[in-house]
Amino acid sequence: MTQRALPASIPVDSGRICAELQELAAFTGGEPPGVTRVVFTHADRDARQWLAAKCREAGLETREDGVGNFFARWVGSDARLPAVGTGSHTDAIPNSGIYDGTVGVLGGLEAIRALRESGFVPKRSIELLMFTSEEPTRFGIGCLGSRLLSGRACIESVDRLRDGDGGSARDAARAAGFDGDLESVRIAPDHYGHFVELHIEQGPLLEREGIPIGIVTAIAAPASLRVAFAGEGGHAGTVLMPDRRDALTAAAELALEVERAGRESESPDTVATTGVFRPFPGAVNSIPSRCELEIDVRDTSEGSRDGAVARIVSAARRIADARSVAVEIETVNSDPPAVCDPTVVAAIRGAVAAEGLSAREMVSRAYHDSLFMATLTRTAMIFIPCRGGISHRPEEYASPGDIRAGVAVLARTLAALSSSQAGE
Ligand code: HGY
Ligand code: MN
Ligand code: MN
Repeated sequence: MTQRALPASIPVDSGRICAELQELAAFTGGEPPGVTRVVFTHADRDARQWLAAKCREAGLETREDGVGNFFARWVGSDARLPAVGTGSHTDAIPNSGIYDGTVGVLGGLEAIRALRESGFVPKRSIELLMFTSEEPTRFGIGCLGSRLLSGRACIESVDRLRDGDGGSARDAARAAGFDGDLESVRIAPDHYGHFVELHIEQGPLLEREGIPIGIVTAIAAPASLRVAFAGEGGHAGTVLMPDRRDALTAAAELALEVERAGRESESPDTVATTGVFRPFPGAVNSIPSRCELEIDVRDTSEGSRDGAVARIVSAARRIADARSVAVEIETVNSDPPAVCDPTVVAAIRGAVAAEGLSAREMVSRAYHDSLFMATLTRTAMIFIPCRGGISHRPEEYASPGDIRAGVAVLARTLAALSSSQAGE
């Protein structure tokens, strides 16, 4: 479909979407200005109800699956064809920003409203998704909803996941009002023909180069480990140094090794982070008997990523031996990178040209639900700049102009893909 069938200017109402982003930010479990919206908490459930009402107001057919993935469908003139999907997440890690994920969900809704207001009629249905639990905060694994939807998650391993209170994902979904039937979440492989996600870059390149649109061609491969050291513990005043088996100092040594594994990798794209560090019992006059770490390792190359993981695992074992403490190592996830689809990339490029914008192709170092949608259907992403590349912090910011440009490019991309013939 050529872009000419659309109006010269897509009527994106940037005032409306920016106001909605602020409204959505008010659903938080923490202190403003940061946003905290952990999956299945009250803030998350209130946000979901608000979003569903917005989508119904826009004339979309809505539904939720057993784990809380949310769908809002604009039925096309030939609804038998595989649909075009768009969307992202609205859950937010503690004390984060208001744009991560939400720009893709509200941007998708605004793109659909703008197309409807411009009189466009899609051949293929266009379906907005809000994926449940993209962030790993509660259950330790990212993209839980899109893993299940795409069939990439093993149900048995999901049933072994536990939150900080020892609750399972299935029970938490049920407590939040979903049926918890994880087995029914997987969607038919031909349900979607294409998927496009709009997201802030969460990095500095677009702003630094003064380019309004990023066309994502690949998504880095994430892995995460859970490591627990167990020592002797004891009284901080009476156990002399040679007699100690301190779990925290063993964990501290490993955290520094994680950093070295990232810094000393041959690949400049390897990143390694100890994001969670939990000593027990956490009393100043008690030698820690246990210390848990959660470690995040990524690279655009799966081989480089796996090399860094292997170095960290062998270091954990070496440190445990040297300090006579026990160690448990669990791989929570180890996912391949995603290569974005050329058809969808070309549609985004055509939309950028129709909007008279500049763009650059780039890799996403953050993971997104698109990482798993790419295993299900033809997928690509659209990035917009965020100030200073800052994300996962209250200072996260995307300008109304950049949001508008991203939504207009998304709208044109959805129009092009939803007009394509079967098999195109
Ligand atoms: O961690 C990530 O890459 C994503 O923001 N959840
Ligand atoms: Mn995030
Ligand atoms: Mn995100």
